[in-house]
Amino acid sequence: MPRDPQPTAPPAETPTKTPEKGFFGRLFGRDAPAAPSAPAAPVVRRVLDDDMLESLEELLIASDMGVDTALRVTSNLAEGRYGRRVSTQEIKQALATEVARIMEPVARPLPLYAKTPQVVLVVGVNGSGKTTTIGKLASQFRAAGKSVVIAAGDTFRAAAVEQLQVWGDRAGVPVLTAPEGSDPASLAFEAMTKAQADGADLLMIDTAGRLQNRQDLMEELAKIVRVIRKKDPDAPHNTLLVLDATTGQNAVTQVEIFRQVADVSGLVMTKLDGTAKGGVLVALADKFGLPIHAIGVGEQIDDLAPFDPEEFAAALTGLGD
Ligand SMILES: Nc1nc2c(ncn2[C@@H]2O[C@H](COP(=O)(O)OP(=O)(O)OP(=O)(O)O)[C@@H](O)[C@H]2O)c(=O)[nH]1
Ligand SMILES: [Mg+2]
Repeated sequence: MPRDPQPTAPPAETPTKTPEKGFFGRLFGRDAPAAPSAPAAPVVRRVLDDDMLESLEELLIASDMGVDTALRVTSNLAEGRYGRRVSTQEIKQALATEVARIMEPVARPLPLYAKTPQVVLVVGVNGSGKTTTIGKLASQFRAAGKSVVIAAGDTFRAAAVEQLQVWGDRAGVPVLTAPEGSDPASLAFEAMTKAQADGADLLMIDTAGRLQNRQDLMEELAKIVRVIRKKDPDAPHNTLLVLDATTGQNAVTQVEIFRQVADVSGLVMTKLDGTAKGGVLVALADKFGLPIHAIGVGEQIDDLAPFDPEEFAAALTGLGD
């Protein structure tokens, strides 16, 4: 079968490292977009064969989607298209549709319950964005007319408490603190007492970042949960695991481990404003089905957005590039 005319195109398997946006170009044997003054380039089509499916699988795996999910996505994509001539745009569109379909059920905002105080425990590895996310969430809840209390459960570092106080000031929310080095579980207990006495709608508990391989710190987290439950057996009502988009596949292990200790109820992914596209969220949605409550898109107080499956899928697959 004759190929579409592409006299200047490099071979499909150019071995150079291709920037994210160039992948489809490489797959279709053309990398550079036409110059603005050039006549409209003909739409390149290629047969969707095993080679192309394999390249697509590699693309998806490289985007942190995980092998299992990548295989499933490409096999769904091949259905009804295998052996047909397809264009880049069709493939991107089909991939985006597939990804959005996986993500749709997990795109759910943080649920609010009638019973107060609703306790939101925020956990995650070091530097994932817990404290920042609490500041942003507190601000959103305040704007929605909720009364919020924050507990600075990261008692390891004085700087952590100060950082949270700055966020509390910005959000207009009181921050309960304890002396550096004191037991975060007892602060959590006091915070529960105060939130109940004040009739607060929400109590957000910040915790120190902990590596999932530090057993002692994970035990401390379990203790915070046990202590809160003495005040309210249903608490914490939400346990948010904050994931950093730049950590890639490691997020899968983080979810696995944190779920064992803290009964994670939902996810927030931060730092999606950078180059990381958060492809691992597809693997997480496929594997765990945990709701994605919000995404961090910057360092400012308003930089927290709802998770939008279609927008996410379009960004991940380069649709619209
Ligand atoms: N660009 C960007 N930066 C973010 C986002 N969320 C958090 N950050 C930055 O990431 C860094 C760590 O954020 P923190 O909120 O301190 O993270 P943490 O999980 O509380 O960290 P530890 O308490 O040390 O475990 C800070 O410099 C934040 O400004 C985001 O959505 N986008
Ligand atoms: Mg912190």
